[in-house]
Amino acid sequence: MTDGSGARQFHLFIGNKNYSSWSFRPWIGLRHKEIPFTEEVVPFDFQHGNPRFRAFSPTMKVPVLKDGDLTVWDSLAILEYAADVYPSHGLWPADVKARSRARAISAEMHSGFTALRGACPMNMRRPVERLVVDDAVKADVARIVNIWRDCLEVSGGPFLFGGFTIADAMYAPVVSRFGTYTLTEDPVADAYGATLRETEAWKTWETDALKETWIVPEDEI
Ligand SMILES: N[C@@H](CCC(=O)N[C@@H](CS)C(=O)NCC(=O)O)C(=O)O
Repeated sequence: MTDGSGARQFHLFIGNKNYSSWSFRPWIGLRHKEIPFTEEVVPFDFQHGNPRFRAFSPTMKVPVLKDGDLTVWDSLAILEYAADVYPSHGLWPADVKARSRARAISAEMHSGFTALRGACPMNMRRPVERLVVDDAVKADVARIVNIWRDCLEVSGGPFLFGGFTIADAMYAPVVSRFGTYTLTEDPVADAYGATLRETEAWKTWETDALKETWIVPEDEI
């Protein structure tokens, strides 16, 4: 797809900004890196399934990126594709070892932390209130805080690998969850969370999320 000037433009289908943690990842990555894209919010309907998803998503899930005749239907795959198409935007760290670690922690986020994800859905509208969580969730939180501490110690921050990369995009929904449910008071985690929250991209997404009126009962714990 191109904009009026003929320049290339991605089109990103996303779910409810209040709840869709998977959608938030590519959105904040593309936005923060100033990669041109148009967006389309298609809200969930968990009871019946939203039939509109059928028109653009082979998995009936979001996010989905369209680039001309190409469809990319997974949050990490979308960010990888953007990194390939826009190699000068620094979506991955330039250093090969840092890049390898950024990929490892992004993959760990993508395939893990199921206890945390299940017990603490992203819900930006929810008033901040401490949630009592089980040991599995506490272990997920401790592991994430350790990852952040290690990365920030090596890079010097303010983002995990110095400048913003895909790894920060992948962990953005966790920053939201940590805040909403007061899951950690670790000062390094708090400072890293504040760094992400202060970005224009975060603020724009959150402003839109807070305006939404759809309620997804499964995510209102
Ligand atoms: N692995 C996929 C997961 C996508 C996913 O689970 N998306 C959720 C929204 S956060 C969804 O579309 N759920 C709608 C449904 O299951 O009906 C990705 O990374 O994009």
